Amino acid sequence: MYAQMVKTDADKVKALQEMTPEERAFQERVDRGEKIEPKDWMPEGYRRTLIRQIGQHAHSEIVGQLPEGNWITRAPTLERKAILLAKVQDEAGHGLYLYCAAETLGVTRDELTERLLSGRMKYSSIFNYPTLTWADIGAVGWLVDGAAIMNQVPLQRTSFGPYSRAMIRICKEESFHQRQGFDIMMKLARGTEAQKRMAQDALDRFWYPSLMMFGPSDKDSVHSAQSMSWKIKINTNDELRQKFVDQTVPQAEYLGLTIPDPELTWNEAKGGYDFSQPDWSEFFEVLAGNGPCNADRMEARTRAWEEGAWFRDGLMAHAKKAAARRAAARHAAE
Ligand code: BYC
Repeated sequence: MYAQMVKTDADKVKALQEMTPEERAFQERVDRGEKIEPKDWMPEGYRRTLIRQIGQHAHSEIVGQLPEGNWITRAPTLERKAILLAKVQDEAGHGLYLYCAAETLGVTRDELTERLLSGRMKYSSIFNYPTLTWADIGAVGWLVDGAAIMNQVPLQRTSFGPYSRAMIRICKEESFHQRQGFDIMMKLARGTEAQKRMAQDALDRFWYPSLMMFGPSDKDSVHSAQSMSWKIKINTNDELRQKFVDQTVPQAEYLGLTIPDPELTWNEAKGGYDFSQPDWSEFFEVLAGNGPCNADRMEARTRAWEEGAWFRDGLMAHAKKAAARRAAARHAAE
């Protein structure tokens, strides 16, 4: 299933002179910074790559509700509970914007869900880790949403119009998510010794999985070169990972917490931190379905899909009836 992770010659980006006239005109539009809209001509690979990336992103938003949903009933105060509920609802909304953007490329939401449930599509590796304590909800907001924003802010400039517009709306809400996570961490880090230990433990467990969210290192990234030439992606995985580390280390210092990386040092020459890479074999194991929560997440999504069938059928039946009534009314008025 993960054979596509092996780099091949097929990943080579075509030079302008190797392209058909249509491909070349398309590439020139992208290079000029024009947005590509759903009805415009596009190479099949561009369409496929967008469906894969947007679909994976949409699935991540939906699956990402599960580890946080786990704490709604156990949030420590009514206020924290209301905030967490709002955040989890936002994520459902993000999933919907993204499924809509993918649908403009000629794939239905149902097809995307079926591809996820049959293992042909992925969601972000991060959601295969459990949220064991309340501090994990802080770490998810601070680190996971922080990493998501780092990735998504440049995607506001992505070349595909509907994706770019979805990202603009999503980014506005993500920054609130990140701040609520940091706020939880701040309360714990300034709390009792036990609370501080809880915050440190959450950082210890979420640090490397958060670094993995940016994808494999550039040398192992299968899609980056082509996606960047199409401006589906704006930065490489390593560039964003570096920016994330540089942004997060001072925040950890402010909290009085320690990043669990003895190699972490400021590198004056590069103007950024040197840091240890995550254990990439763990990342590939998680992608292969062997992370701590893969089975639970897929089971929850499958159950939701099956148990929601009657509701989807009801909506379709209602839409058909309403359309028939509208058609009959139009007919009568003519
Ligand atoms: N998890 O060639 P590469 C959120 C796969 S946060 C799983 O570099 P690409 C949220 C990749 O799909 C997260 N799989 O790929 C936050 C490919 O496999 P396939 C959602 C990963 O696409 C809080 C293979 O590895 N954000 O939503 O150029 C609460 C080779 O990688 C991962 C997005 O999805 C991973 N971490 O770059 C709730 C952002 N990394 O498909 C929700 C949009 C890599 O060939 N996506 N793979 O089988 C992107 O920017 C890019 O897709 C990535 C990967 C940077 C993630």
